[in-house]
Formats: sequence, structure tokens, C-alpha cells
Amino acid sequence: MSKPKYYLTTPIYYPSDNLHIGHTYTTVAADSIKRFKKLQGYDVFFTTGSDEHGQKIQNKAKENGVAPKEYVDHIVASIKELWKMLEIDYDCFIRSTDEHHEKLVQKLFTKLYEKGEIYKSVYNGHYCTPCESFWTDAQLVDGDKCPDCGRPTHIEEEEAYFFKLSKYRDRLLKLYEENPDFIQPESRKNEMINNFLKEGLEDLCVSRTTFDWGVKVPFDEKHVVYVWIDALSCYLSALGFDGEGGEKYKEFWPANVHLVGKEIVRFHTIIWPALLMALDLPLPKKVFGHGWILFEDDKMSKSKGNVIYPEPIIELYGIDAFKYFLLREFTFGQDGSFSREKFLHRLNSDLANDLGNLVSRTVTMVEKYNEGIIPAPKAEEEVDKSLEELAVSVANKVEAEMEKLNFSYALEEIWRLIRRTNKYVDETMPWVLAKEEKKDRLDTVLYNLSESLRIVSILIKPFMEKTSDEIRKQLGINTEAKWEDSKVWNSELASIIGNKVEKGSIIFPRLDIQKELVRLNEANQKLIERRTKKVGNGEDKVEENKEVVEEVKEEAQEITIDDFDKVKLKVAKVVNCENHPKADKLLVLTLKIGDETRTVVSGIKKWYSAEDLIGKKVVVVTNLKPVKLRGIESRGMVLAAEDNEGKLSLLTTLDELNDGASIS
Ligand code: ME8
Repeated sequence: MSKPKYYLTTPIYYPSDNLHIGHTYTTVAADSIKRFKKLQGYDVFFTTGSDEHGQKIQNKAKENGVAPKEYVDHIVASIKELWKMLEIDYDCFIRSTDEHHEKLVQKLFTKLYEKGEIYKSVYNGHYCTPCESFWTDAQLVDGDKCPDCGRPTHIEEEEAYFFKLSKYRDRLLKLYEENPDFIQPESRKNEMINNFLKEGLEDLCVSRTTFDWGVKVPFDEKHVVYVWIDALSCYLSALGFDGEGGEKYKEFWPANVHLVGKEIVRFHTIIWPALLMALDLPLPKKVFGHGWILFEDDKMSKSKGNVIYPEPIIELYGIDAFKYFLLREFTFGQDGSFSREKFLHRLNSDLANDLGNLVSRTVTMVEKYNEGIIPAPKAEEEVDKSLEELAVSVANKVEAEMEKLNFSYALEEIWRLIRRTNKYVDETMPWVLAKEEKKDRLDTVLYNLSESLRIVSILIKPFMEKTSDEIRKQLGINTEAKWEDSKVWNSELASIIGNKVEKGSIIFPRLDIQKELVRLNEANQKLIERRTKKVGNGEDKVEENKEVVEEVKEEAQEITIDDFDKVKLKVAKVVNCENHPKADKLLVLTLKIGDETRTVVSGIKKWYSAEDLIGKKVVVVTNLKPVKLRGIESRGMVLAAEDNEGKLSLLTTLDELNDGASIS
């Protein structure tokens, strides 16, 4: 029997800047839905991507002196890097510049025109360039300001094509009425009806002539297709739809759910279904408009310097802690406020104290009291029943919550079981049973703890795959987790009796919150500074992601004195210094280190001239592997400090010392 199909999408994000925790939120949620549905036996297709056309991107590329495609190519590479880091399991990353997508847009546009759904006229309206949006008088704030970004708009008048959106008002209202789940959560539906449909819809401007970075209208090439027809039809081209059919399209369309942020619900629940109606194509089943992640109750923005990037968090605490926090802390449909304290508290309470602790004490006790073998249950008592009943009931509750995309409630149900199991340890006191040599009862308790954890390992899999795998490994389970196995206690098919447990490292160590706050804040600030300095060149962005990740990793890693001892540091005297003949930024230093003389090439010419250095004492790493820098072999590295304004200074000793002196 073929598996039921499930198609879900995230928005295709603008590659105008690095993505932040908000974009990551939607993508992580989609990824968990995919994993959950897969575990339930669905054949899932998950699309994400990038929305690359438009004036804003064209302007940004110009500012940076590169062609638009070159500009987006680099940022898209860094977006893909981020999804890879988060192990996002998407099936298609659609780029609106993909050739087959552009062809589809042209086909759909032409079809709409031929059907009389699109007509040519003149547009006259308030336009916000950064947001690429026209606004009606009623929508503007403080006279002429854009309601989205608050910047001034200006009047634009131009020849344009229009889609007859106005005629779909009644059909849209009927759609909402007949499909109460089409817009979720419910409050967003009311917003759409009251704010947009009640007053009646205006036709929609769907082409522009003032910029050319877009898909050309095939029968009128001075126009490019403007925003939404281009962006929304990505959901179809991702399935290989060519205007008529396509294999994946036939299997997966209509989408089960489009996940979007609340600010673009309007486009997905008014324009998108109207376009599909006009094209006689089936409509998606659901659009879920989730809330925004704010930073300490404020909207994140680069200019306020309060953008939270996911990379440092992931590097310091791992993918699972990050995903768990996003999905557990915020109610999906509502706005939520991010703070580092909240993140660290959740880590300590839910992951270290509740889950980590349960895994570690269970495995330790099986090792200690039964030579590492999970025993069969023997003497039962009343208290076992309540644990067992709760454990087998959680999967159904998770299913019900996931149906409504209530991630936080689904996780809360799972944590109820984890906490109940921890309480069971306190109630049954296995250490007392061991002392009193009540072996049969002890076996049952050890079994029940392990069995409860087996069930937990399945339940958390869609949200925290690595942790699920780790728990299963520690329980000696080497089979794939199956969702149905979480509904049966003492399941014969998924039996763990006789398994040898394998104690691993602590899965979530307890953190010193004050210390971590400083680390987390510094890592994010560093990234913000770099990203603010280096706008533009996306290649830098990919590199810079890697650099920062490396730095954060280094910061996260404590070293022992033995590690430090590996680095041999000495005082050296600069006996000669010359400009590198083939490089603008390099100086070639001749260093005397005791009896030895060696050449070191250093990139410090911006701060020092050759004369500044001759006769000076510096600190050099002597056991660094030699490298050739522009043809000259460098044997060692001189040390320098750099402050946050980029000023650099070479290190030396406080008192005059002979060269060759060791540093430790
Ligand atoms: O709107 N909190 O792209 P975009 C939660 N290209 N989610 C957030 C968020 C925040 N603070 N910030 C961003 C576009 N998001 C269009 C979409 S779709 C056919 C075209 C998430 O780069 C959220 O999902 O501005 C939001 O809808 C999306 O990123 C906006 O991404």
C-alpha cells in the first residue's frame, strides 16, 4: 500500500541579509512536522527556498558593486550552510531564479492574461521601496509612512498589469466558511475578514517597469512580474509543476500546510487562493500564520543591534537544545519574547534536570544493580500502573497537539511523562530495594524506568533526533524508532529486556547561567559586529559564518595545562625587517631566538613599518608548522593583540629579557 502524501512549505526567504532566529523558527517548526509525519508513516515533501527578485535586492547588489545574481548566490550559499548546520531535512530548496521556476511564472502570467484575469492599466499609489509594497491611504501611518517599516513612502504612477483580485472576495469568504481550518489560528482568519475582505478587495498590481531584476512578462518585456505571483508559485515549481502537470506535483499538490509568519498571512490566504482559483488549480488545505519572535519584547532589527543569530547558540549548546527551546518556549500561533536567560533556564530545568538526569540515573542504576543488563519485570506494585498508563497515553496526546501544530503543548505532554518517571525513582527508591535485597522488585523498577525512557526516545524523535538516538544507544537499542511502538508498554516487538546499557556522556550538562550569559552574549555581539561591518559580498558571509563558528567553538572549549604546554612560546629579537617583495600586507622579519635565527612572515604591515620593529623584542610561537607565504617560508608566528576597533599591537615582555627566554 502506498503511503499517504504530505506536502508542507516554509516561506521562501529574501536573501537580502543573513537569516536570524525568526526565520530559523519557521524552518525548525517545518522540519519537526516533516519528521513527525514521516514517523507516522507519511510520504512527506518539504519545500523551502529563497525569494530573489525585486527592487530591494537589486539596490543592495548595486550598493555592493555586484550583479544581483552574484549577490544572491552568495547569501543563498550561507542560508544553505545554516540549514545544513541545523540538519534541516528539506526536499527542495527552490530559488525564484531557478530557470524552471521562471518559466512557470511566465506561463502562469500568460495564462491569466489570456483568460482575462490580468489586464493592463495605470498604477498610482504610495510605494515603499524597501518593503516593495504599495499601500492604500487607509493603510499608511502618520500620513505617508509605510505600515511595515515606518519609512516614508512616495507616490508612483506607472503602467502596470493588474490581477482581478476584487472579483474573488465572495469566493474567498465562502472558502473560509466551508473550510474552517483553512486559516489557522482562528484569530488570523478574523483579521483577514475584518481588515481586508469586509471592505471589499482592490485589484492587485502584478507587474513593474521601474526595475528589471525579475521575471519578464513574456508578451510585454518592459514589465517584470511583481512579487507575489513570482514568490507564491515557488510552491508549485518546487514540485516540478510546469503549468500542466509534473510527477511530484501530481503526488503532492495541494499542500497540506503553508507555514508562514503572521505578516504574510494576507498574501497566502487572499492572493494565493484567488490566483489558484483563477488558474483552476486546487487550493492548499491550510495556511498557518505563526507569531513573531521578539527580542525582549522588541522587534528584532539590525539597526537596533538586537538581532539574534542562531549560529552561536547552536555551536555552544547543540541543535537539539536550540530546537527544543524554540518549539517549547513559544506558543506557535502567538508572539513570544526571546531572552538568553529564558533559553538557559529551559536548558537547565527541562533538559539537564529532567531529561538528562533521568537518562543518567536510569543507566547508572541498571549498571550498578544488574550488571548493565535491563531486567525483565517481576514483582509489580500499584505505583507502576500510573507510570505505565501515562506512558502509553502520551503518543495520542502528541498526535492531537501536532494536528493543531501546538508544538509547545506536544512537548509539555512528553515532559509530563519524563517528570513522572523521575518522581517514580523517588517513590520506589531503588537504592533502598538494593540494600534490602528485594531483587524482584528492584528488577521491575529498573525495567519500568528503562521502558519509560524507551517510549520517551520515540516521542522526542521528531523534535530532537540526536538526543533520541543517544538515549536509544544508551539503552542498547539498535533498531529504528517506530511511532506505534510508543503506544505499547512492555511491547514484545520493541522489547528491551536483556539489552546491555551503554553509559555515555551526560546528554545535557547543567550550566552556570551567569557564565553562559556572558559567553552567549559575546558570541552574538561578535557576529553582529562582523555582519554589520561586512555587508554585501556573500562569499565573505559563508567564510565569516565559518570563522565565527570556529571562534565560538574555541571559546566553548576549555583546554588543560597539557594542551597549553603544546604551544612553545619564546622571546625573540627582531634583527632585521623588510617589506615582502610580493605582498602588500606582509613584513618579513628575521628573528634571533637565543642561538637560533629564523624568518617569520607576518601580516602586520598595516600597523608597523620595518624600521619600527628592528631591535624590538617580540613573542613568537616556535613550534608552528612552517608555511610558505607568497614564496617565503615562515617558521613561526609573532603574537599580537587586537582591540574591538581593529587596532593591533605586538606582544612583548614587561621587563627587558634576553631573546630565547621561554614563556609559560
Ligand atoms: O516575507 N519571528 O521573506 P522574509 C518569527 N519572501 N518568524 C520570523 C521572524 C520573527 N521575528 N522574522 C522572519 C518574505 N520570520 C517573502 C516570503 S513566501 C511565498 C515569500 C519568518 O525573508 C516568518 O516565517 O521577509 C516570516 O513570514 C518570514 O520569515 C519572512 O521572511
